[in-house]
Amino acid sequence: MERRIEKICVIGLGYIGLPTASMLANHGYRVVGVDIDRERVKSIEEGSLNIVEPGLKTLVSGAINSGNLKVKTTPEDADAYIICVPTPVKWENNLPKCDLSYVYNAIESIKPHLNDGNLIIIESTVPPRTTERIYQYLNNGRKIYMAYCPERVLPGKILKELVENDRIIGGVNRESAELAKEIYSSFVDGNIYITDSTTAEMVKLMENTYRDVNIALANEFAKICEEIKVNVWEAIALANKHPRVNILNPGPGVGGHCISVDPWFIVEVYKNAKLIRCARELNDGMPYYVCDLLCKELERRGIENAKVAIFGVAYKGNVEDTRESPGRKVIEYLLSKGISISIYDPYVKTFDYPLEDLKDAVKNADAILVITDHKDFKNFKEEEIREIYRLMRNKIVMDTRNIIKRELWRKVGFYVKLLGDGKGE
Ligand code: SAJ
Repeated sequence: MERRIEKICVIGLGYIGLPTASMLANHGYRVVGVDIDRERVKSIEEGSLNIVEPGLKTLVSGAINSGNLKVKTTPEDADAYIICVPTPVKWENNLPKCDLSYVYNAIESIKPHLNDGNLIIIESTVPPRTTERIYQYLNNGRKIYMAYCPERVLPGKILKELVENDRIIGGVNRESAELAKEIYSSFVDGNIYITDSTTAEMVKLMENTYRDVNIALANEFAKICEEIKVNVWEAIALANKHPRVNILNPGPGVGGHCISVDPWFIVEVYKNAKLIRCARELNDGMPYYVCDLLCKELERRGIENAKVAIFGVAYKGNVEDTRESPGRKVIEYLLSKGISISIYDPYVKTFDYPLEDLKDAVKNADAILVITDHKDFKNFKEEEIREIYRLMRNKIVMDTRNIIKRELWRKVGFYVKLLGDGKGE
């Protein structure tokens, strides 16, 4: 089939924009990747990415070497524009609101380049009706096409999921959706479903809200199990044996740039979304809850001037991403209580607090607080645990992820506390 679109401008070269731009370039499109951050553009050109994602480096260098991908700081004329900029949450009068300023700036930057027949796709997560409103604004006197196509990839598996996942395309009209489908069909192996733009916006928010509410339920179960002396992990595993039950895992809170943020965009358009708000607040409170559990243990033992070694500040296992990480709240809270901290995270390279290697982090520590489910924490060998034991002042480990080999740590001599295990085996 002859392509109606040949040249595409991708605005925003982050976790989604860069892989998407490279993928399109590797599938024969002429792609201009645009990012306002000059440093980022330079590092992409030089092949040194500041994003750690399996296979991405090869994909990007392939795209650049083929001549199909160029990166710069300003957009240029193209047949289609794909917007992949962040949409953080901001607070106004105690109410959450989607910060659309990056999206609006992106729209303004492409506006002078727009011609009749051009297609604009928004991939950033936005509150319902945003695409329609932008379309009304841009279509004034022009004939453009517009669609909302949410990304649904999982950090750590972005390249695989970009190709394999099903895709939802919401057009402001049928022609827009069909035109957007032409682009995604070039590299997506999954099914492509077409709908209207507002439904597509809601679908994206519902997917992530479903996970957030499910995790909140798991966290509430964990708190209850602490009280009634049940092991929540065992109880969830058994409940999930039911063919129609699938409870997620409790933990120290929900991080990342999606699940901890997107539910607020529903609350923004529907203030009465009580369940969604409550789940958000419950998950946001988890970092403090786990700290309080640990503090109780420190107090019980009369440990003063405590030092806690925090294991993991990435928002989840095996990634270097620290956006909205529960670890940050844990650090701030412990520091506010006069507890000194050290941080060990084998994945994270830069962070707002100093990172240390394993030995320095545990030296003279009273407790280890495991926040992230990195596989490295599961794989500690007995000799390594013995070395950690030797270096620490008091021998407490609190695991908020059910990730460490508790039996091995106990065998070495540690007191191990698992979040949600009221039985305290
Ligand atoms: N978490 C728990 N318990 C669980 C699962 C996760 O506490 O049982 C925590 C994680 O540790 C993390 C947070 O929740 O802090 C979110 O992690 P996640 O793996 O659920 O999701 P993300 O934010 O890495 O990526 C999600 C993905 N959505 C789903 O898995 C439904 C991805 O497909 C989306 O593309 C992405 O959000 C997004 O961009 O919206």
